[in-house]
This record gives sequence, C-alpha cells and structure tokens, in this order.
Amino acid sequence: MTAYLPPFTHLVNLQDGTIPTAPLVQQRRLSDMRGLYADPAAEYALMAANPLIYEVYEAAQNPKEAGHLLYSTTVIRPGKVGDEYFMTKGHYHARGECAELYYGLLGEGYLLLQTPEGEVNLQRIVPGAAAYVPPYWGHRTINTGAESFVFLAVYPADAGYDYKTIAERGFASILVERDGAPVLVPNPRYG
Ligand code: PAN
Ligand code: ZN
Repeated sequence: MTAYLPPFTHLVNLQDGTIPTAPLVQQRRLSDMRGLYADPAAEYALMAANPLIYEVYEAAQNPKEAGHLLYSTTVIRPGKVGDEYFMTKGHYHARGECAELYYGLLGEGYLLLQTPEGEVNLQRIVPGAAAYVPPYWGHRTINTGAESFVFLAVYPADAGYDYKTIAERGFASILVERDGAPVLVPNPRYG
C-alpha cells in the first residue's frame, strides 16, 4: 500500500528570510569556505573575525528520492572578502540532470552559473525574480547589496551536491566590486 506523506506548510519570515520552523539550519562561516575566495591575503585578514557568510533554512526533510522536492531559503549577509562579494560555496548537483528554481525574496544579488566546460552565465536576482537553473549547470549566489540577500530554492530531493568540483577548480569568473559596482572578471585561481 502507498505510504502517503502528510502535506505540510512552513512560513517564511518575509522580514528576514528565515524559516523559524525549519528542521535544519546550516550556517556557513568564512572558515567553512577556505580557498573559495580569490584573494588569499584578504581571506587571511578576515579569518580572525570569521564572519557568518550565509545560512540555509531547509524546510523539508523529505525522503531523498525521485519524485519528492526539497525547498529552502538562503540568507546571504552583506560584505566582501577583499573586493569579492559574500557568496555561497556553489555546487553542481550530484545528479547533474536535476534542475532547480530560485525565487528572489529580499535584497539583491546574482546567480552565477557554469557548465562543466567552464561557460559562465549571470542572472540578476531581486525580489520576485524566478530564475531557472537548468540541468548540468553549477550554481552559486552572490550578495551585491547592502542588506541580506534572500531567495527560496526548490529542487528535486535526489539532486544531491557535488561541492568537490567547485572546491578544486572554482568558477571561471568571479564577481568583484569596481568603482562601487559589481563586475564579472576572470577568476585568477580557476583551474
Ligand atoms: C541551494 C543551496 C544554498 C547554499 O539550496 O544549497 O543556496 O549554497 P551551497 O549549497 O552552494 O552552499 C541549492 O542550490 N540547492 O540545490
Ligand atoms: Zn542546487
């Protein structure tokens, strides 16, 4: 007999992007992201303070099986490491064929995407923006604003995470501040 999962609802706090009833909250500090920012000296200088960069509020702990969805909000704090804006680690999906939807809730930033061959694409995310992450594109989000940048993500429960490829190679481009505005430049550490 089919075991029916009971329907459920979580409220996203639209003042700060948190999900107070989320069963899982992940915190990522600078120390959790060693080597991901392009400027090692700036990273070292900031490591004493070890700032909180982002939090993920995972609303669902559904079975990690095809057919189910997971959803979460991500709250990225404002700030920079050197001239590179605070961002998520970024990943490919372990099951590369799994797509994802991002929906902007608060603040402003960008979704940086990359194919396995290193082609990059940049999507601006503001409240109300519904951005599609197609299959096989690696993805990272970046806060270019002065306030927290918050978005909702919805993805197949069996998508999984490949962080290793990004940790080893990085993204081909990085988003840095030049004359007060975000500019996409080649990543000197890409390889
Ligand atoms: C998102 C991300 C979230 C945090 O829910 O997992 O924004 O980014 P990192 O996982 O790269 O640290 C998502 O894309 N899930 O698939
Ligand atoms: Zn993802």
